[in-house]
Amino acid sequence: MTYIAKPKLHHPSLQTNRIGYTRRDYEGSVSTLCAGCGHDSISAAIVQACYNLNIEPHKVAKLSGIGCSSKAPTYFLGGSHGFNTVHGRMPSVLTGAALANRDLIYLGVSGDGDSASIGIGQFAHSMRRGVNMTYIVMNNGVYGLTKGQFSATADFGSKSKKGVTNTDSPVDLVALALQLGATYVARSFSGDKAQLVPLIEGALAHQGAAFIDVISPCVTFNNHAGSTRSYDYVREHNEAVNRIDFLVPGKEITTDYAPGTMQEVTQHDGSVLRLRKLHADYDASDRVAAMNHLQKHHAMGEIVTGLLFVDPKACDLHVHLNTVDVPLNTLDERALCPGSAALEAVNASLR
Ligand SMILES: Cc1ncc(C[n+]2csc(CCOP(=O)(O)OP(=O)(O)O)c2C)c(N)n1
Ligand code: SF4
Ligand SMILES: [Mg+2]
Repeated sequence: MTYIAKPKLHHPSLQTNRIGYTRRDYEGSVSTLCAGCGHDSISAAIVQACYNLNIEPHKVAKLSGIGCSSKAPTYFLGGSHGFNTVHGRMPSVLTGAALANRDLIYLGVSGDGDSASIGIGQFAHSMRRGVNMTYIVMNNGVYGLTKGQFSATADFGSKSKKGVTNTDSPVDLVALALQLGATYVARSFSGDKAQLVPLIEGALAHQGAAFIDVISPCVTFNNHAGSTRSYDYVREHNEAVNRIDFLVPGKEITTDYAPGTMQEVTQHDGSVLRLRKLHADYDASDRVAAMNHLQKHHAMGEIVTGLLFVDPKACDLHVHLNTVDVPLNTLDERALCPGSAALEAVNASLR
């Protein structure tokens, strides 16, 4: 048995959301990850975000690759569609599913090994194509599942548990996503639920490729002195550019901030991202400035978190390809086979 189902019974007075689900309804099986693993905190944040957004669990498709991080979807959204792909191949399977059925909400979950090594090509193309999805990397700087080898995101000069120094330059998936045209790019920390939950909510509401890199310490293989992915290191070097509040359409805006410290971004579906600026001069709508900011602060040893870039007018792969408005399996014979006159017209246009 590879997983333990949670008992379905729960206290009758548990709070429900607008569509009548409790938070428990968004959970999955009992986690078998190591106690204290950052990935479990990210799963909890995904549960909270879907509960807050009143999402029907069966409207979500969660896809992952291979790794402890890619096992995590077993531990949330037990009532959703799920597909555990081959190592590094989640993005292409997700792209195919999204093209076939545009009515689902796509959530890709991956690891730094899964996305920055074997799957880096797949990662890159899903970003540049603008696949309508939320892509979360649970980034611990190691291959946790295969016992702690450095991954491609491990910082130059950081030390492994055995004391070996990493001499390779790191791949920064956030910098890559920005360069490749992703239209919602954020970084967060598994230990900062208050920052992470609204970032996930904003990503789920975003139309286009939304990427969130979440630093997620591996307590078993990468939580020691000399690591730049340990709980202590990330807490000490976390440099948040903003804090976001996510407001669903129609929700009354009651919070109030001092002038000059707040930026409001209305997304395609009417949802509003309220960015409380911690760096007064940080502009999350400027892609080039975001890339410069990242590089500058990385050189200073800081981990920049927050919503780094958003294009509220983004469009997705369906718009680029001018696909039909409905899932492909709802097309009837007439739509799929428009007849000899239509075929003749196509042939004539090619002569
Ligand atoms: C094709 C293939 N190559 C190698 C492996 C071995 N393997 C399993 S998980 C993994 C790395 C996982 O690292 P990451 O994505 O960072 O996940 P984590 O366990 O750290 O969450 C590797 C190399 C595999 N399963 N399949
Ligand atoms: S080995 Fe590391 S990444 Fe895997 S479950 Fe344990 S703490 Fe998490
Ligand atoms: Mg990893």
